[in-house]
Order: sequence, then structure tokens, then C-alpha cells
Amino acid sequence: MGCNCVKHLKSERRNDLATKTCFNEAEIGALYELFRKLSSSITDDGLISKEEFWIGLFRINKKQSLLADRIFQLFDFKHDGVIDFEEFVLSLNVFHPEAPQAEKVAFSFHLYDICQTGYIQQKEVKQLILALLDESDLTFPDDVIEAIIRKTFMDVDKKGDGKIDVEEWKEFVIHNPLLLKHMTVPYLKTCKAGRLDDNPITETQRFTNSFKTPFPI
Ligand SMILES: [Ca+2]
Ligand SMILES: [Ca+2]
Repeated sequence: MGCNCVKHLKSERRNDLATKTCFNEAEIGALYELFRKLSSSITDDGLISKEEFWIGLFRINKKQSLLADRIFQLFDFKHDGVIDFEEFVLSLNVFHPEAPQAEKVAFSFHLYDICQTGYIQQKEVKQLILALLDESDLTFPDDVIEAIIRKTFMDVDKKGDGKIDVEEWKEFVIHNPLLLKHMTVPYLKTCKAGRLDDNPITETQRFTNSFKTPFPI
């Protein structure tokens, strides 16, 4: 019936994903349980739709979230509008404590490069700050926001051309280890089926909350 939901993960698939990631086979199994829960919350079709992603990870069901939207786009790296299990595992792998730092830096760069131009521009930073404030039901005067952006670019845009490239971002992240800490979810190192079953939403929400402080707001 067009449903590719499988109740149990085949062992060769589990093995394949374990070799590609920092997760062992048991952990891949635990992530599969979590994936099953998220992907069946609205339509049990073995795929996580944007709505299932938003509600499951961000508990958003009314207003749009710019960050949630960007994270969804990055998870959906095959660009077909839904997240399959492979996309889910490979994307979560970036947040594993043992994942290479370069992958974390790249993920965070792409996250804030909203227009996908290869640079983080001032207007994107402004868009992000406005979105983050709005999601927190806060408003800042425009001159305060402009000051935050100026400060951010003074810190990051070392070449002074008004946009942040991936090298500048890397440099910035190295000197601000807190940013990478946000890109690491210690819990992923010890995911056990039982614990995921207990409360998958809280655990996954922990990592989504970590995106909220990239800039000195
Ligand atoms: Ca679904
Ligand atoms: Ca996809």
C-alpha cells in the first residue's frame, strides 16, 4: 500500500549504518525505535514528514520556526521532502560526541546559511535573531539588533567583506568551544532502547534546544 514501514530493522542494514556512523548496532536499533515513533505520529508510513518532525522534536504545531525548518532541510539531505531512516541516523550522527569536529562545524554553518549561498550574510543573521526572539516572545529595538549583528560580524568576519565564509566560521567556532558543545549531545553516546522508550521526546528535544544560542543575544 505504498508504505515502506518495517517493524524490524534488517541486520545487514543495521550493520551498514553502524559502519558509517559512531553508533554501534544496538544503538542503531534504539534509534530505529525512536524513528518508528516519530514517523508514525501522524501518518505511519515509515517516513518523518515535516509536520511529524516539528511536532516530535520541537512541539510546534501552530507557527513556523525558521530553525526547525532549516534543521529539517539539513536532515532531508536527499531533498525529497521527508526524512527516511538513513537520513535520520546520518544526520543525528553529526551530534554524536565522537563525530568529527569538521562535520559539526559544517552542519552549523549550513544551518545558518539560510539562503544557501555559501556565506552567512548579515540579513541571514538578522532573520535568525528575529526568529529566535519571536519564538521566545521577545522583542528588541531595531538598533539593539543591529548592534548584535555588528558585534557578531566584528568577531567573525575577519576578512571584513560583510559575509561569513566557512573558514571564518571554523575559526570562530574554534575560539568559541561552547558552539561545538551545542553541536554535541552526550546522550547519543549511551542511547539505549529502554531509555529512548521512556521518553524519546524529551531526549531529542534536548538537542534541538541547543540551537537556540548561536549569537550573543
Ligand atoms: Ca510519517
Ligand atoms: Ca529525504
